[in-house]
Amino acid sequence: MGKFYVTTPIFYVNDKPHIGHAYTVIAADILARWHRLAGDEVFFLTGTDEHGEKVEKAAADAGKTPKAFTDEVVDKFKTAWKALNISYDKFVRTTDEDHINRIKNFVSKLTDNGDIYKGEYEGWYCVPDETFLTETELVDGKCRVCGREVKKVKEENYFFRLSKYQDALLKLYSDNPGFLSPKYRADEIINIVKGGLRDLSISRATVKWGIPFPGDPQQTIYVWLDALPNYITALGWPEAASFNTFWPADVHIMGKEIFRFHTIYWPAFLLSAGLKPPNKVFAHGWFTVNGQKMSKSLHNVVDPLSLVNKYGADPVRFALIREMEFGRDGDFSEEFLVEKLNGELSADLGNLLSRTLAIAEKFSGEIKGEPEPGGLVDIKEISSHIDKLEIHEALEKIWRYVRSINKYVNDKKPWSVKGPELGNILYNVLESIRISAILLSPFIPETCEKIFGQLGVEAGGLKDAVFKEFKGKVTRGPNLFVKVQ
Ligand code: ME8
Repeated sequence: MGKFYVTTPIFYVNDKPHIGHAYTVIAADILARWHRLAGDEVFFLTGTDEHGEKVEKAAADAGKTPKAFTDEVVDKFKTAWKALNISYDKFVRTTDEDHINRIKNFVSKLTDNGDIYKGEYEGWYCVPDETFLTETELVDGKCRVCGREVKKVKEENYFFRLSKYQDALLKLYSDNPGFLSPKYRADEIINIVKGGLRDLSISRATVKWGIPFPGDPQQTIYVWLDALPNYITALGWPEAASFNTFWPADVHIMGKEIFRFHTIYWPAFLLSAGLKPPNKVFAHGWFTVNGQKMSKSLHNVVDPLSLVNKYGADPVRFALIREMEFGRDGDFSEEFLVEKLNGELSADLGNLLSRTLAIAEKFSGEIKGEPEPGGLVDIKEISSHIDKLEIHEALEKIWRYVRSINKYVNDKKPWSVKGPELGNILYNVLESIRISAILLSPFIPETCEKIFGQLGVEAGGLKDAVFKEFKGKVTRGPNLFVKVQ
């Protein structure tokens, strides 16, 4: 038992959440829930990144003030996360008074440590990515990350001495091999840092929607320096007890396009402030929808809320995690979701419960017996996948277990057996279902609540995921899932 601090990126509120944002938040939720099951003290943070040019522009396009606009969009994020049963402990907004004050404090700290100076910035800026780019970083004159138009910027800015942290960063990576995760993403970062770092512009003279720069209110703090420290401001850095309990973060989770910000800028800022870097930064891949990149112009942006309204939260959570290896790119389609809903969820899990309970309800003998070794599940192996952030693999192993319970039922044919022999089979199946529901509860929490309810047992933690005496009182309820065409 220990502590576990997991974060998602804080999302830009230029638009409502889409399925990509939901993917990251669901993955983090699974980790948070798993660690709670294991008895760890967990802090799960998510939130919104509300300042900067991109959001300022979106508000202006909508004819609203940035504050009114962001309040509306934030509501949409919260509604979507609630519908998806996201169990965050805190939702941080960069427009929170508390965050603003702590950011000013953080920037003053970097200044006191001699890492900030004023200079002239001349170069390119990508508004959608809120990124400064040099001439050599452009591809065909466009942003090398998102491929969109960039604009020329020439202004007086404050700079952070990022160049000073080259060696410290390289040492951080080599001393902590798990810091850059997954491993296959490490080389790119190491090469960027080895190639030499330029000092980073950390203020904007022309952007009004932001936190005033301490000591120079004509400038606003660059949105990434406002955003990255959310991971400590939300804990109440520097004075709050939760900061001492939870920092350093166990893992920051995000999509691959912002890995650089989290593995170069963020630890450099922390080192400058005299704080520990996070233990791990993990970037997952990107998914396309029906093979295409999601974009407004293609009208293929998937709204997680409408999927939940149509299919329920658990099929959405399940399909997203089942669809792609956590870390790699993948593709999402509604057809895949329906296939998982009808196949694995409804046929493997839903039918297993309903056919078992139908027999158990009619059985008047004692439900007891000996655990049959074939039905045992390797919880250590599953936990180790979770520890390595192979959540898709953990789910695969749990699903193999669910299938093995079905196979046991098919082999033992409880419908043709009576008396103590049936009592033993039911014991084995009901306990296996109970154990699998504990293991599945981080992935499909609502469904597992229903399973515990129909079994008439307490939910329990990971330590309860072992064969015990069956103490439930079964009552068959509605099917867990309704198949769709
Ligand atoms: O970058 N596939 O916010 P953002 C998978 N505010 N994940 C996706 C995705 C896709 N197609 N599209 C988006 C920002 N994501 C900054 C972060 S953190 C201090 C500041 C997910 O709204 C993925 O997690 O652009 C990605 O990193 C994130 O949304 C980007 O969210």
